[in-house]
Amino acid sequence: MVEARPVPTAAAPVTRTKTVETAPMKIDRIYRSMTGPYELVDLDTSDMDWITAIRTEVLEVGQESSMGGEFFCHSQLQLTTGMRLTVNATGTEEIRLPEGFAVPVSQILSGLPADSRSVRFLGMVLNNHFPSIDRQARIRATVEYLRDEDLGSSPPPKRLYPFHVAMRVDDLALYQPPEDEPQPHEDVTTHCALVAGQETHWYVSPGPQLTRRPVRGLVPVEATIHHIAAHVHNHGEYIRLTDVTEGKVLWQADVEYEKDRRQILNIPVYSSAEGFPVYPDHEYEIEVFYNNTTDADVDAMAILYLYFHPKDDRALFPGRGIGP
Ligand SMILES: [Cu+2]
Repeated sequence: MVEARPVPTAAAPVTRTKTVETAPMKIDRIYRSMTGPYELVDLDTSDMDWITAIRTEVLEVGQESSMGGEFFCHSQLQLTTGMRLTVNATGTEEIRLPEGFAVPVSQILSGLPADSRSVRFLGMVLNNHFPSIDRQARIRATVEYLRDEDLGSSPPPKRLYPFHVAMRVDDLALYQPPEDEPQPHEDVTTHCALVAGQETHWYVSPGPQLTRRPVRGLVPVEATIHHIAAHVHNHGEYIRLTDVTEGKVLWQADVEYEKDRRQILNIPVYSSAEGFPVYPDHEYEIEVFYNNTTDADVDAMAILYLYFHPKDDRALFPGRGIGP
């Protein structure tokens, strides 16, 4: 009798984990998105070559229990250049890159001057629902990563580089309606009241609002996209990326809400080892639909955080192909 033996396969290397936590942040009133307290803390990346995942949670100070995603504005791993390696936000508390792919953190840092090769973790809280509150929160991130020496006989991960596409609107206060031309009938808004003068942060009046913007020069080289996480504020219904050149919707995230409350529960992520191709010379479009079900203005943002893999697996560096 011949005993069947499993054929040895190259197992995926076992990742290491490291946690980093912000100092306590006091939540004692309503903080809309991007207006809450935030803290920055250094992340020791001296033993990190590849980041494969990051998970974030908002913790009550003195307890290990999660306060829930509703107090989470966003958190990010950022370089001294301002480039962000990862961004998590309400509804996308975890980024897990597809198996066999990773962010080449040591390679990216090697493109910076030696005294600038640091990574900081920023965490910001918010509070949309409770005017009377007195709580203290920390944001904790758990980073999963590999060292080159952990790879053994496995091939190195395929390089994934982060970039983002933000919806930008035009300032309504500066808008001059043309006098002689009839107004085209449009359901798409291009002029919005800005929050603090930022064209990536605007107000949505009660009711529906559709915004759309062309995007050129999406990627610096021919590439495939393998992970996308979307950021919208409460009342955002969907966000969509379209390849206009090919007339094809590439991805759409439909935001899931709590059953009894207008609070984002989850925003689906795109994650695929196969991915989809993107081209430097194609025209793309970002579109977001808000439906403000309240009777007052709400504020809005819409950002896609994407990871691309250069078709030829070439190494890119901050300021030279990726990031500022
Ligand atoms: Cu925001």
